[in-house]
Amino acid sequence: MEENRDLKILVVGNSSVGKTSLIVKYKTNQFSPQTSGTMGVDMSIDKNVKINNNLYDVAIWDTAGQERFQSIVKISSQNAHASLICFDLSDPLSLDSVASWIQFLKSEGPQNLQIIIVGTKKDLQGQYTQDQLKSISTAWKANFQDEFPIHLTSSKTGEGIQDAFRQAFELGAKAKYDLNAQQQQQQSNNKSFKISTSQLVRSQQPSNQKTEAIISNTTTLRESQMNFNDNKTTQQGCC
Ligand SMILES: Nc1nc2c(ncn2[C@@H]2O[C@H](COP(=O)(O)OP(=O)(O)O)[C@@H](O)[C@H]2O)c(=O)[nH]1
Ligand SMILES: [Mg+2]
Repeated sequence: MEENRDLKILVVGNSSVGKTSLIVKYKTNQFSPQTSGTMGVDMSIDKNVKINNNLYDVAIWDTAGQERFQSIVKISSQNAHASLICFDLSDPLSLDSVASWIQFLKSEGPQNLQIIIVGTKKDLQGQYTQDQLKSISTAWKANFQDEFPIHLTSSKTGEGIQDAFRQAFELGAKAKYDLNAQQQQQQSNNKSFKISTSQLVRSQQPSNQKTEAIISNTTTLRESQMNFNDNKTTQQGCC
């Protein structure tokens, strides 16, 4: 039986914006008005999540927003496939810091980390209209050359939470797939280059005719990949 694939989702944002509540609501459908602060990072696994007909074990990493835990968050961001950046819809300061969180993940996280912005506590008196958020998002787009989906959620009512995680899972799974394909391509390229000239037997044909390559392993090289045209390039290709 095929094993489930792994997916790593990171949840970041300032302290008290509602990261832990968001995860708890997603996993248990519970909400508590009193939560204890997260120290460093917490991780929980959501097993057997079906994404595009494949089963995943999704690790959701909850992080502490305080500066003093930044190095732990930095380490946690490694190998993540998607990250939810949370801000509190009722607290303008927390929105201001979203740009710093994007910057942080862009410099510390993996290259193709998928970012989803989550406005929390929608049940409280909101400070933002959709139009305002849209213009903020346009500014982010201009600054980071990237567009980020935004979800408005409430851990009290549950609004928007499934959609936010679902999109994070789907984008994360796609990022993982793209990365694997890229790595496989790179491996096959490296394999081609590793073949030394001692494994090549050039036929006694004029140099402008086809070179035949006899490769001891089963790799078949096309001439276009090899780019051997004359003796000069053969020496360069050596070892
Ligand atoms: N009304 C309301 N309160 C929330 C919501 N999400 C979180 N809270 C409250 O905000 C406080 C901080 O939440 P917490 O999840 O610990 O934030 P974290 O530090 O980002 O993990 C707690 O008192 C939560 O009950 C929400 O959607 N609505
Ligand atoms: Mg927390």
